[in-house]
Amino acid sequence: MRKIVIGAAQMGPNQKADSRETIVARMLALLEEAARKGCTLVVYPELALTTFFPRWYIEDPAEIDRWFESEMPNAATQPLFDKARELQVAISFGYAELTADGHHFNSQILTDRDGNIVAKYRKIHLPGHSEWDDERAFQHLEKRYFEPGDLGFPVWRTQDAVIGMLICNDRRWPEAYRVMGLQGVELVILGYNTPSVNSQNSAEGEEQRLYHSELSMTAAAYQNSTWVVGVAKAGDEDGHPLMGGSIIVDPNGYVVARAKTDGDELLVHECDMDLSVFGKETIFDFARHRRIEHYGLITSQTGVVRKV
Ligand code: CDV
Repeated sequence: MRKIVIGAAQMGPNQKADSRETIVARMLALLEEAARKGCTLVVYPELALTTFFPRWYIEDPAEIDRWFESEMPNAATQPLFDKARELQVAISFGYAELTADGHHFNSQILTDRDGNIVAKYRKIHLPGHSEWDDERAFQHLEKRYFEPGDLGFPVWRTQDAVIGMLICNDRRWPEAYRVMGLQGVELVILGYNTPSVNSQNSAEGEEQRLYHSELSMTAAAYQNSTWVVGVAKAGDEDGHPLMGGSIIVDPNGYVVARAKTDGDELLVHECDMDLSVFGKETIFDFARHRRIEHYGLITSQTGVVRKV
């Protein structure tokens, strides 16, 4: 048995006025609870250090950049890395990354149990739009503030497991999991900020949003025989509700832990990485069963082209 005791550290809302230090203090409390409960890996949400600022239309570049981190760790997050090392718990969290040469990404890092960053992923599937949209009930300006990730979908061997990362909207795209599946991924960790209502369809409320989120992650877990951990930032953020629904999914697609609240809440599950072996050697033994000669359109064409 190769076990990782995983803490899915769902976070309640971060308000626009909250300082990074206040937010990190809440993350530290979750980390300490996780260590008390035996976790060796804690996963926090997308853009864990700030409010979900892409809901705001901002024009001033300096105002935009104040939501970004130009180094990691930095003064505000150093206590998190220090505590992770002290407690011997690996951590993973999302943040807005500003690179030294001026690029903006929606990123997530993973540390080892000594608090060293060993992996970084940059969100590839950016939802939303780049200019103000009158047709929407509220804005979702990720395409304005971020560039698509430029690191692909790598996996890393750490904690005696093959681990990959996704961020929020990525979790809805089977291609993303499959690229990691082809590298033998055993655990996919991801965070999300999902509005409780569809900004373009008020009839699509929280129940359907939760269903689609869970459907995407459970199907991908089963089809790639991998653990999937999806962690929300939830609750009322600056008057805008985000759904919860954080889950830990096993390689058979079963939800083994589920958040009950829309606040700071830790889910804990002892995940055996060896559980991913059976599916990978049988029904989803890719080497024996995939038929790549018929999959060309997936990489040669982006949108729908109707021929009939
Ligand atoms: N932060 C996100 O990527 N949110 C999207 C919403 C806009 C649909 C999501 O896929 O949850």
